[in-house]
This record gives sequence, C-alpha cells and structure tokens, in this order.
Amino acid sequence: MSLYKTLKETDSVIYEAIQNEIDRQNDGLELIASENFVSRAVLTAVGSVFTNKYAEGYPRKRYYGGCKFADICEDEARNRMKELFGADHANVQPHSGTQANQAVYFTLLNPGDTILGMNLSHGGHLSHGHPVNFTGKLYNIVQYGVNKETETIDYDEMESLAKQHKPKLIVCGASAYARTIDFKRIQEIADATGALVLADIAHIAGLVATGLHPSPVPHNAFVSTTTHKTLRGPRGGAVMCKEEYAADLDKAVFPGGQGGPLVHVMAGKAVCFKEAASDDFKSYQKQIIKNAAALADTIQGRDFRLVSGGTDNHLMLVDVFAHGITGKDAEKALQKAHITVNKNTIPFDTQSPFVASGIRIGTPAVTTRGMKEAEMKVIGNLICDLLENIEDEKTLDKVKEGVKDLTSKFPLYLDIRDMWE
Ligand code: DSN
Repeated sequence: MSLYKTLKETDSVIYEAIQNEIDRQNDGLELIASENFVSRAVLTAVGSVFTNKYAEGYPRKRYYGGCKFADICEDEARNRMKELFGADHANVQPHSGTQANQAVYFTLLNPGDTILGMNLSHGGHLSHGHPVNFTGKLYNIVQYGVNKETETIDYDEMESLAKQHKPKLIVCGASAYARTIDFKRIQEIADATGALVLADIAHIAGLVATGLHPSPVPHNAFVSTTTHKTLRGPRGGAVMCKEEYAADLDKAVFPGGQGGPLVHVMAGKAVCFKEAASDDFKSYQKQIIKNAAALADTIQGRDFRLVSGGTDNHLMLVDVFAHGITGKDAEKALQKAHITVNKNTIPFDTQSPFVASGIRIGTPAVTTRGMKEAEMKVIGNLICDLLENIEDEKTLDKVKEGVKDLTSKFPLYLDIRDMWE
C-alpha cells in the first residue's frame, strides 16, 4: 500500500461516491434548513493531516506529546469563537450539537433532575428532552411549546410551567422555528424560578454572530451550537458559557463525555469563525434572511399556509396538509425534481413524524451559491407547481427543467473537484 496513491487509485467505490455527491449537490436545490456548503478553506482544514493527531486534554494540558500545532488550532478556534459571540468561555471540542448540549447537562444536572425544554413537534430538538433521546431517559422532562393561535413560543406557558415544576435548567432554541426567540425573556423566567438557561442556537448561529438575531450570550449562562448550519463551517458542535462555569464545562466535555477531540475539525471551526467575522459573511447572512422572506412571500402568494404566518429567519414551515398532501409525499415529489427539503411535523400535528403535515424549507445553502430574491421567486413557484400536481409527469419534467436552468447558473465545487481525486 502506498501512502501517496490517489483516492481514485485506492478506492474506486468511495471515489465515485464522492464525485457523484459533488454532482448531486451541484445539480439540486438544497433547501434543508440545517445544511450548507463550506468554503474551500474549511474543506482543506478538515481534510488535513490533523486527522492523524490525538490531543486528549486542552491546549498545553494534553495527555499526548506532539500537540504544539494542534494547540494552535484549538486556541484559535476558542479565541475566535469567544470574540465572534462576545462570550467569556468557549469549548470547541464537542463532536456535534447534541454532545455540546450533553456537556451542559453533565455540568449542571444529576439523573432525575428536571429540564424544561421545547417540544420537538413544536420546533424543539431531540436532545432537548425527547423520550427516545438520552435526555428523556436520564432526566425528568417537562415540555413547553407554541401557542395554538399564533404558533409562536408561548412564554406565559413557559413561565407557569417553570413556576410549577422548578426545573434546574430551561433549554431554549429550536430546529424548526421561524420566529425570533426572546432569550432575555426566557432568562427573566429562569431568574424568577431559580433555573439556569441553555440556549441552543445551532440553527441561527450565523444570524446571531452577525447581529441579525438577538444574542443569548449576554443573558443566558450556556449557549450551544453546531458549526455547520447558518455558520457555514465544518460538521460539529461547540459550547460557550459564563466564566464561573468554564472549568466544569470543560471537564464535562473531556473527559466527561468525549475522548480525543477531532483536531482537523477544530481547525475547520477556526477557519469558519474567521470567515464569520468578515463583512462578506454579514452580507451573506442578510441575504439568507431576505431570501427566506422572498421565498415565504412567493409560497404564501400561491395559497400555501406557513406555520406562524411567515418567517423572521432562515427557514419556514409549510403546512402542506392544509393543501391535501402529507409532508412525506411532498418531500418525495420534490426530491424527484432534485429539490431537497425534509418532511417536518407542525405544531399540533395530527400525523406521525414519519408522515408529518409539513415540510421545512431553508435558504442558507442556496444563498451560499449566490442566489437572491429573483431566484427565490422562481424556486417558490417551482415548489408550488409541483405540490399542486404531485402525480403529473409533465409538471415534474417542467420543474426539473427549471431546477436545471437555475443550478447551471450557480455552479458549485465543479472547478475544484480534483481536490477529491
Ligand atoms: N437539528 C436537526 C436539523 O435541524 O436538521 C439535526 O439534528
């Protein structure tokens, strides 16, 4: 075996899978709200020789030798993250958003303690207390949700549940919520009831970093995120906290919940935080929001109902069941036309999560490709054309043509595909 053989020479199956994935990403409209396309710089860092390095511990306090350059990556990532969000402390080792949240639970809670978290079917996340997740098994979970009329977070309900159940921790943040979250109000509820707050900003981190969504950092003791959604970095997690919790949080990440950190991913996170501090990135985040608003307007203009009546951020939830189809069928029909979304339950859904009444649509990835409001109008109409005629082959062909026309004008990764030879 030669160390220097190309991927193509070594493993034709994986080589082809990667090349086909480049084509899939290039040829389709990626509207999954939690996905994005990273820069060449991030890809290079994540694909670097740091994948070879063990670095258990933290900079200058490692359990392995040879960590001089790994320390640079982790220090840069931590410091840049702190600066970007104005946080006292950052830990960039969590492998995922769920592990970032787990670190906070391990810092503060004992099994059986009470968490007040947002219901998954109202927009929350598995790791905020769902029964099938470790959180639902280890802790006593009380759930809040959205108001039935407004479909926005019911802060009054949150307050009365907090008063009644006295949780140790209130978890806020969402994976399918289109409106601004009032982190300050949540902190006031926590202060009045003796709880601490974890704000999980995985979805909106890019908006928060650029001041386009109010930040939880000044208010809440803990803020977790992923780095690969609006933040447009490598797949992974990170967590910030007030100084007084820093030492305990670090222990909860390592050795509490993880072994060796992924140094190559921390290098990618460092690059991502540098990119996120740029003016270009702020313009990009503004465009994500403008694009979501334009897409929402187009879809609503075609008489589809949006949960909560619209969007303030990068995503929207379309109630396709009100239009006579399930989320599952809508996702499948759109996929045939190379438009990728995910079926999603909507608040008070009557369908199971495998069927769902809604689809979730987000604009971060298409905005990275350079698409703007005019393209959002085209995309919105393509989606609605197809959802109004999901069985019609002629409509499908027309929508496929529309997708091809659009994607060919905004090429993705094609010029650098030899990186993966
Ligand atoms: N949070 C999920 C998503 O938004 O797609 C992934 O865990």
